[in-house]
Amino acid sequence: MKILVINGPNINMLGIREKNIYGAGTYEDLLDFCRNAAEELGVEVSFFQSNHEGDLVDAIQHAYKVIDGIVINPAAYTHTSVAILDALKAVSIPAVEVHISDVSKREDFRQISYVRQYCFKTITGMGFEGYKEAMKALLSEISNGAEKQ
Ligand code: CA2
Repeated sequence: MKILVINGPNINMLGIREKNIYGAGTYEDLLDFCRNAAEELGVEVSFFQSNHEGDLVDAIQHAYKVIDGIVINPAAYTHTSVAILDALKAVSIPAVEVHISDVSKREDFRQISYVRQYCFKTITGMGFEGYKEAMKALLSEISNGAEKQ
């Protein structure tokens, strides 16, 4: 099973500031964490991070017929991007939304999520662990789907 982990703007700056909100781990630490989780779960993982909305849309489109499941933290684009929502709908790949922080306890403008309308699960406030939970959710969602066919 092939999982693509997509991260949006400023996730590459993790660990530099706002450690009280996002923790002390860097983006490289996040990748290492996900690689270890993927090995433990027996899935293949690849990564994409961009600060540009269109590049995130392109990455989702390139996943079409190549990737089985998507873990996505659209970062600030969570709260603004219909384009990312539409891209997920277009490729129709099972997806889980992840946020490192507990967005429900933050500013009003972080309360809206466009991708949530498509993703079958949302995980917030679990730090890096949320990415592993998302991979587990994809594994069970996809294997349940396969049983049904
Ligand atoms: O909690 C999350 O994972 C977020 O998706 C992170 C985004 C934020 O805009 C979302 O509302 C919630 C921010 C990404 C990282 O931003 C940084 C800010 C300061 C220092 C380093 C990273």
